[in-house]
Amino acid sequence: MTAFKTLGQFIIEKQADFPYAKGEFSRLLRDIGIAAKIVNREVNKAGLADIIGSAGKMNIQGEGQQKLDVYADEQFIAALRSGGECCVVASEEHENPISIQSEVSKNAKYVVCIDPLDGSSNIDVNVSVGTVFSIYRRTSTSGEATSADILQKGALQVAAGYIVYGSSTMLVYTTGRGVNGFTLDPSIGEFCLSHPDIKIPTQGRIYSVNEGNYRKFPEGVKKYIKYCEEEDNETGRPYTARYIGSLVADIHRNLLLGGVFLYPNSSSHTNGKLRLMYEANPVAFIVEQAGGKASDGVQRILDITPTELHQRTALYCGSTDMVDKIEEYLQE
Ligand code: P6P
Repeated sequence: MTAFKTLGQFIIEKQADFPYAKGEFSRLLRDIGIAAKIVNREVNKAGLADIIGSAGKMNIQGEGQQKLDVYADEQFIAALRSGGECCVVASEEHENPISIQSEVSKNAKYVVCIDPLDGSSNIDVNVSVGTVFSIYRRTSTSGEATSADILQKGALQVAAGYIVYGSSTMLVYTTGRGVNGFTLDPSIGEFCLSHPDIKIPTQGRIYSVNEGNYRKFPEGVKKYIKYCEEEDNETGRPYTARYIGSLVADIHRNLLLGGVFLYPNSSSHTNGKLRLMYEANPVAFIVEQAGGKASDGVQRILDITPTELHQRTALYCGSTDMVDKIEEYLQE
């Protein structure tokens, strides 16, 4: 018996929380866990294999595709296809959704939105990268999945999670009943429950923002950054600036320690840079379930009605009191 509860054991145990569950959702989470272990193996040796360096192709975002981007995308899609519980995948790496209807999955209930390898520009310099995913229940009842099956509000996610490939590899996910973190034990090849029932402090002392864009930020964001930098013993300021430039790594640190992540809209990113469907929505669901807050500065991220698959949004996400303060400055 392992000292820890494995992801598989945990999923089965929690399946009982869903009285009508017949195991499809559990199998879907299992499929994602398997792909994460395969991707982890390659990420961990990226410095050795010839797999790093651009694959010479451009992705839908017009960004140079690193070979690991392509590899991770292929592994998650393959795992979801063979698992048979997902009918369509919307991936950051593809302009259009990928139908994975097959004999195995023709009645599949679930839709997956995924950023297979976020922060991939950090791979060559050995900085943590991550996978981010959202799971929705399809709304159509038969045939090929439609855009309406995919473009659902974040509040309708049935699950969301991320894998952070860092000093250790962790899978953190929620199904709307709290947030749990699993650390990969390479000696047994299993994700093991290491961070049960994660809660983010309502106030933290870390703020994460690319201050290189300071001049382009909205006035309210500039005021908030100045607020963070002021000396004030009562509120423990100045806060500490920590920015890795890899969404999953920044969110994960702030989730555990408390803090706020900011990616504002700006004169160069009028709608923000981060993608709503497979970056902001999943991290917003997780952070809210851990007791935090996620907003675009005006409204709750999870209440945004999506209109396009790759649409962007501003993102202010983390400790509730810190997001509140940012909104206060933005709405002045
Ligand atoms: P910037 C990585 O490219 C990413 O999509 C997120 O992981 C990260 O939070 C953000 O962009 C970093 O953007 O403009 O600060 O380099």
